[in-house]
Amino acid sequence: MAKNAKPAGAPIIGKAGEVHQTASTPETRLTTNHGTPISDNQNSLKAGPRGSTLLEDFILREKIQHFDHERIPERIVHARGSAAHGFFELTDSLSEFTTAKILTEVGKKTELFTRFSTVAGGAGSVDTPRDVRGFAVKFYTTQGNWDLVGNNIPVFFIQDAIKFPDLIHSVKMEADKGYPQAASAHDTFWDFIGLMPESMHMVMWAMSDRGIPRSLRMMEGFGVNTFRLINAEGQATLVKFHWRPKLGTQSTCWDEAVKIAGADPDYHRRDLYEAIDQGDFPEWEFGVQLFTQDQADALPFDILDATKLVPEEDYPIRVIGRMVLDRNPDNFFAETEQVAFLPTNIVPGIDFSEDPLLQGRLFSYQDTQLSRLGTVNFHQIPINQAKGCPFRNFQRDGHMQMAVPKGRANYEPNSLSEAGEDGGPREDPKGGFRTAPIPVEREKVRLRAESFADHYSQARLFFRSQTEIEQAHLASAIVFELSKVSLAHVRERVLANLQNVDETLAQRVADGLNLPLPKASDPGVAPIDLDASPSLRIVGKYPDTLKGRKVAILVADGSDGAVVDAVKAAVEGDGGSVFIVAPKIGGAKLKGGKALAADGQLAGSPSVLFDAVAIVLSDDGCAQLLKEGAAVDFAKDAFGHLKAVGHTPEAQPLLDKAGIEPDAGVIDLSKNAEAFLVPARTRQWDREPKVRMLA
Ligand code: HDD
Repeated sequence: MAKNAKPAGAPIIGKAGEVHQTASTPETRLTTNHGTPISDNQNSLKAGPRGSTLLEDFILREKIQHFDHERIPERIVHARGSAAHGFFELTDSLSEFTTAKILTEVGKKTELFTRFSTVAGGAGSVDTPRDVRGFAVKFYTTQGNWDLVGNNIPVFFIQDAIKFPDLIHSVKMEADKGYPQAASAHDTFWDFIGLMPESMHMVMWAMSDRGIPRSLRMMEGFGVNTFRLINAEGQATLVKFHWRPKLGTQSTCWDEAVKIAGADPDYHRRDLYEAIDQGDFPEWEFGVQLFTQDQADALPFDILDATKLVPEEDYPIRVIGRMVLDRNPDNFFAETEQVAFLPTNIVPGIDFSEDPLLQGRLFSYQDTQLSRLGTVNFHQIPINQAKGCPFRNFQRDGHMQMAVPKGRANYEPNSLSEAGEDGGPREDPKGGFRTAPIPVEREKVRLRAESFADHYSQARLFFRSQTEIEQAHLASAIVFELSKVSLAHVRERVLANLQNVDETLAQRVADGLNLPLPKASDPGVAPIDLDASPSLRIVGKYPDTLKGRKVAILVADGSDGAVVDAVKAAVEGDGGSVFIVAPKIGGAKLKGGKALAADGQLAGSPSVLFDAVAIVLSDDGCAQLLKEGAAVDFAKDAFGHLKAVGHTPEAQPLLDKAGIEPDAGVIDLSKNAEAFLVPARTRQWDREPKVRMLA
């Protein structure tokens, strides 16, 4: 027998690489894609133990070939995303306005699949760049799938879909260089922005703290475009859709977001997955703003212009239901990657508006799936199927046809049923989707409506509605981004446009860049001062609880277990979760000798990953950690990112080394662990001027 040859009855792999295998049964045995049982999944078929691999090895070829084709083109936008299954429950009927069952059957639960995403980065990019977040919901209704494909920002950069490829080309990595990845802070994006003043309102949102969310569970969602609801009498009501997170809208600090990108590139994905896995199901309220055509006509801007919002103060949001995400996908590729959202997926009782951005979207999404998923039959992929109702039509064949339609009825009309054959599905004039008979008028033109011409009033409204803290963040974000722009004329043009938004903002940005403020650009239509809209803020609206938030307790050998227990009990009692961080993953030996297991090692668990920190150290433990840069950074960053820092008195030298000064968010835990909860529930905004120079 040749050297290394496998004797009959021997393990399937030689001693050198023996593997641990459990025995297979007929149910669990490994097969090829065509069902042939496989006897050896460790070795390819060779001409002798050390010879060339044989072309005959169909098992090897099938496995490698399948692997070679595992990737599909990533989405051109929103490539990086995370998703979950859940349900929608209607709590208030809109039967007066629509025939859509999902909006009229109170108490009914409708299955759904929701995918959140960043826009600019590739599928393998990080979760926390400054960016808009996609918020796409596929409702599997009994009248077909309804996809509400929105964002976490209620307005858009451009007014007409014809500019979408230009916008996206400008924000993605630069064409010659292939960088920057997942970042708007570069020449081409700001060049486009400067030349497209209509983008200025959304720029305000993207540069605000909404562009760096704390969690996907803590973001608002918006349908952005205006739609119509159609009632039984065929009357139309204009509608805007809103999602409001039960956990409140919360954000990170910019420096924190940057550091999270290194510490945990999957920060948001992990957070969503773990919350659902632990039964802590994220929930959103679903609401609508409704307007008659006359009300819309009376607004100081055009309801068809996606760069504008309707302030909640003028038209309150009517909450009509809730969404709960309660199940993680079983397979990332099959579900999160292959899900195809289509604004054209609409149900009877809901209709489009003439918004020129939406109109372009009605073409783009269906089309992009053909290149991404490769076939007109992508609706047959399980995650895309209409699960709430049967689907039947005469569309046939095509790549990857999965269905086996019976009979010969593949055309309509037909009279095959008169001969006893199945004649196939028939149209439903009453219950089927009907387009609202909205009058269409005027000549064909390539024009932007005059009513779309005011580009600055709502940008100003947004900026002036923010708290001082948020205004400072927003100004600093623009300074950061423009500081990465290398073309002087691009910076100058943006500054000139910013003057039309708000002169103080423009001046702050110019000062932050240390550049002179240029003359204001011609705004076209002079901006007007609208009443401030406090609903556009997020600071001051953190829910008064730790629900959904994570507190790290840093321990080392000698830490006081009683303090750890007290903090844990207080945090968990307030709805938060606790994560034990120790210098070594094996945990620490507490005062008295008891062992405490660690959830994470210090170097891999920096404080940027948590909402508040408790530093529970003994004198000896603290002395050791003074020599550990990761421990000093842990404390310093928590303080710098405006988090509550609880500590034992023995940890004071570490706090001193980290430059932590006493304030309302720095709490001595030996006195009262409960006192830690109050600052832990929010950020210490008053501390910010002491730790950061803001514009
Ligand atoms: Fe879009 C994906 C949201 C304008 C063309 N878009 C996509 C996704 C979201 C949005 C959330 C990801 C869906 C998923 O998770 O798979 N897009 C928006 C919003 C817009 C918007 C809120 C403005 C109101 N989009 C827009 C325009 C066009 C597109 C004007 C083209 C004319 N969008 C696409 C696309 C994508 C897409 C290229 C890429 C992947 C996909 O569709 O399925 O068709």
